[in-house]
Parts: sequence; structure tokens; C-alpha cells
Amino acid sequence: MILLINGKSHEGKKRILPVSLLAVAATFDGKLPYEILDGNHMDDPVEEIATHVARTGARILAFTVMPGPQTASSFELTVALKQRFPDLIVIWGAYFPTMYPRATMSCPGVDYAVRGYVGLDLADWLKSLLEGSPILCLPGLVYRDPESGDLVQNPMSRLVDINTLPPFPYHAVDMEYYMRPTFLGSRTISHHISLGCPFKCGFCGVVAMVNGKTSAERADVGAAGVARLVEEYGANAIEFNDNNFFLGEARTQAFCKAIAHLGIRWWAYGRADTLDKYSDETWAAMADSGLHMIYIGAESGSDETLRKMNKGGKQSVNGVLKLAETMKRHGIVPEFSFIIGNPPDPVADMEQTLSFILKIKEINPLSEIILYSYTPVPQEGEMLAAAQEAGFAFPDDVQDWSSEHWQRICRRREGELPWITPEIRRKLINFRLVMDSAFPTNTDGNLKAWQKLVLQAAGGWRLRSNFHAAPYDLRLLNRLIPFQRPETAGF
Ligand code: B12
Ligand code: SF4
Repeated sequence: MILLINGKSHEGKKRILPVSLLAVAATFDGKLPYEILDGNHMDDPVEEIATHVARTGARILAFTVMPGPQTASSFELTVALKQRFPDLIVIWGAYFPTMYPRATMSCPGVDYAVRGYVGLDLADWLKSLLEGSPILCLPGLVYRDPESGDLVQNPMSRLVDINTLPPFPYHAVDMEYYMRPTFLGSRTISHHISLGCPFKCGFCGVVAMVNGKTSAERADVGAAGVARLVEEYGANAIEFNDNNFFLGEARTQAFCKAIAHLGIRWWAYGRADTLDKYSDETWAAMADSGLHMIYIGAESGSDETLRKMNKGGKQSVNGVLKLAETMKRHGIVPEFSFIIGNPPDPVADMEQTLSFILKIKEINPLSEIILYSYTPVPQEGEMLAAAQEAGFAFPDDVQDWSSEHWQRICRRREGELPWITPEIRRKLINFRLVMDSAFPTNTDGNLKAWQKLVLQAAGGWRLRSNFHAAPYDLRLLNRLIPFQRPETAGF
């Protein structure tokens, strides 16, 4: 028996379908025995998983691990469960081990790390582990050499063709439980119809995963997957987690036409320069298919910063403004995300982005604004070089990665980074509070219309007069009207 574990990744009770584990399970569903366990919804994950191990006689615990809170929870679970069941084989997969294989293997109790996306060969490898004679040639595998104890890292596999993968084994989870109400619809579910991204932005973890490769379901295959969620499970809204959904205009148009009759509302990630090239006909097809909002990495109000970020393609500040206008015309909401507080001059960077955001809001007042702070990823480029010059270094072991300090950094919200002095940090926190109040998100279904108006009034005058200092009024207001930001835990 293999237990696939989703360690706690977010605060609160939000029921987010563990798609990563469904994608892993799809590769061996029907061939090997497994269960999916979601630590996000357990009161005492160590006890509950231990009970499952004892009940099922599980031999393998396989964790999906993102940097941030999920690293800390997976670390805690691994150590505690391995102590109780020393014969368990523990595997970590997903973004954390892909980017930080050495730190992963520093975790007491982790036997193997798997880097990158998985393919159908995963089944043979897991079977070999269950049979006690491990095959060690799996692409992306990281292991300790049985004789020398040295770490060995196999080259990562080529990105798998998503069209060759079996469908998600939804029977392995309680789909009804994961249908959640959001601003999109009363029964929202996560899904994706492509993998990877052809770009190599200097701040993005996806690059380590695919190195510029991408694989997309054909429009008819993608539409069939959506129809399954609607017709078999009653979904009426979909949050597409594809890294870069809108690659290929013809495919997008065909997909939108093929799902239009399903009557869903949906959300996805896209790039401004790709979308800027779309024809009005494609935009109309997207609107008709129920596309409600697109998350777009606008990143900065400066073309020079976009260049430093290696944003690539034809992305530009003017292109983002043009897109804000196009989307207004077609009634699709842009959710623009920005990375503020970049080295070497975080305050000047923040000010520049602020004036750009105001321009966007003038053109399209419904635009949603998301603010992140730059968190380095292990990828060569000007951003990482500037961070390292300022004294930044990645931790070597998983215990450090699991600390509160590093969890804050991974969450991309004002962690203590070397170029962020306490003074700058205070400025960034204040700035963010003013922005979040002036532009409350429409994705938080708990915020009532009058609460939004109060927040807008309280934050708006500060924003207009560029007065961010000492926002005690907003702090108090935020306590009375707690609002949730989509950048921390989705919507
Ligand atoms: C949904 C999602 C979430 C959900 C929860 C996901 C979950 N697992 O519980 C929520 C909203 C909670 C979330 C939160 C955060 N997220 Co998030 N999230 C995503 C998103 C959009 C989709 C994940 C997904 O389903 N992918 C599809 C599946 C199929 O791909 P996959 O996860 O990579 O899985 C494949 C492989 O990795 C591998 N694999 C995965 N697990 C395992 C396990 C084993 C055993 C094996 C062998 C293989 C394996 O096989 C899978 C199939 O091939 C991704 C972007 C993306 N498209 O991947 C970002 C992403 C993973 N998140 C990211 C970030 C930064 C965060 C946050 C820090 C955001 C924040 N500001 O707080 C938090 C951190 C939470 C934490 N660490 O605990 C970054 C990570 C980048 C990085 N530097 O590592 C990503 C890549 C977004 C981005 N482009 O920057 N996230
Ligand atoms: S376009 Fe988006 S997903 Fe692709 S590398 Fe850049 S930030 Fe990452």
C-alpha cells in the first residue's frame, strides 16, 4: 500500500482538491494499491496518518511538497512517522525537492526525492520499492548510493506528453467535499489542461520544473476533461491551475467553443504579451465560454525591471495597459500581480509600481491587484545575482527551510531578506495595507458590499495623497473587517 500525503499547505478550512497527488496517482491507478490523505483537513495529521499506516500496512509514504508551510508540515510528519514506523519508505516529490534536492535529502527519514513531473514509468519504480528491490534509474530520482552513501541525482526526464497520461482518478478522493463555493460559482473545483511554460522568468519556480518546456492537451481532450467535471461531479466553476493557460490562440478558441455549452465560469493564468496578440473573435469566444477572470503577471511598472526579471517574450508596461483596456471591452476581469520591493532599491521600485497600478486602475477600474515580494529561486540571472550580492543565500537543510523565518520568505510577503531593512519592511507592509484596503478584492466571497466601500474610503484617501505611514486606522479596520488576499491561499 502507498499512502500519498498532502501536508498542510494553507491556513483555514479551504477545500483545495489535491490535484498534484491525483496527477501522481493517475500514473499507477489500477496497477498499485494507494490512498490519498489530505493533511489540510486533519485535526491531528500525525495520529491520523499513523492510524492509516497501521490499518493498511502501508509500505510507502509519498509526500507532495511545495516550499513554505507544506515543507514544514511534511518535515514534521516525516520525522514523526518514520520514528514510529522505521521500515516505511518515504518519498518527497513536487517543487521543493525539484528545486532543493540536497535540502530534501537532509530531512531525517526521507529515502528518495523525485524531481520534475512524473510519467508512466513511476509505476514500475514504486512496484520495485514495494518488492524490496529498488530500480535506481528513474529519471529525476535522487537517492543515497547504497554503498558509498553519497547523494546521486539522476537527470530529469523530458516533459511528459500530457495527452498520453490517463485521466485523474477522482474516485480516490471525496469530490463532493472538494466542491467549494467561490466568487466563480457555488461548486468550484481545480483542474489543469497543460503542463509547463515556455518562458524562464527569473523569479519563477516553474522554470526548475520544466526548463522552458510545455505540453498541452488538445482542445477536444481538454474540453472532455471539463465536461467530466461538470456532468459527473456537478462542477459549475473551474479554477485552472495551468502555469500558462493561453498558449496557442487557435487551441484556446477551439477549447472555449467546445466548453461554451457547459455554462461554467472559469479563471486561469495567462501572459500579457500572449493575450495582447489575441483577435477580438478569440476574446469573444473566451467571454462566451464563461471566462471570468485571468491572472496575469504584470510584475512591474518598469520595462527595465521586466528585463532584469527575464520576463521574456514581448511583455512591456504599455502592453499591460493595452490589455487592461482590451479586457474591459470584453468584460473579462484582469487580476494583475506585481513583485514589489526588488533589490537594489526596493522603495523606489515600490513607488514606480504604485504609479503604474494607478494608471491601470484608471483604464480598467475592475482590475484586481495582487502584490508579492521577490523571493529568490535557484535560477541564474540578474535578480538572483542582485539578491546574492546583498547577502542572500538558500538554506542547506530542511530544518531551516521549515523555520517561521523561511516560511515567511516562501510566502512572498515581506520576509526578512537582506535588502529589506526593518525600515523598508515597515514601508512595504504599510504600502500593502493601503493598497489592499483601497482595492479590496472581489474574489473574497465573505466581504460584503458595504465592507468594501468602507475599506475603499479608508484606504483610498491615503493612496491618492501617497500617504502610507502609520496606518493605525487601517490596521484597526482590518481587525474589524478581516479580508483575505488571494495571493496567500488562492480564493
Ligand atoms: C494549487 C496551488 C496551490 C494551492 C495548494 C496546492 C497543494 N498542493 O496543496 C495553494 C493555494 C494552497 C498554494 C499555496 C502556495 N503556493 Co502554490 N501553487 C498551486 C499551483 C497553481 C497548482 C499546483 C498543481 O496542482 N499543479 C499541477 C500538478 C499536476 O503539478 P505539480 O504539483 O507540479 O505535480 C507534479 C510534479 O510536481 C510531481 N509531484 C507532485 N507531487 C509529487 C509527489 C510525489 C511523491 C512524486 C513522486 C511526484 C510529485 O508529479 C506531479 C505530476 O507530474 C502551482 C502552479 C502549478 N501550476 O503547478 C502553484 C505553486 C506550486 N505555488 C507556489 C507558491 C509560491 C505558493 C505559495 C508560497 C503562495 C503564497 N504566497 O503563500 C503557497 C505555499 C503553500 C505551502 N508551501 O504550503 C509556486 C511554487 C514556486 C516555488 N518557488 O517553489 C507555484 C509553482 C506557483 C508559481 N508559478 O510560482 N498553491
Ligand atoms: S510566464 Fe509565468 S509560469 Fe512562465 S516562467 Fe514566467 S512567471 Fe513562470
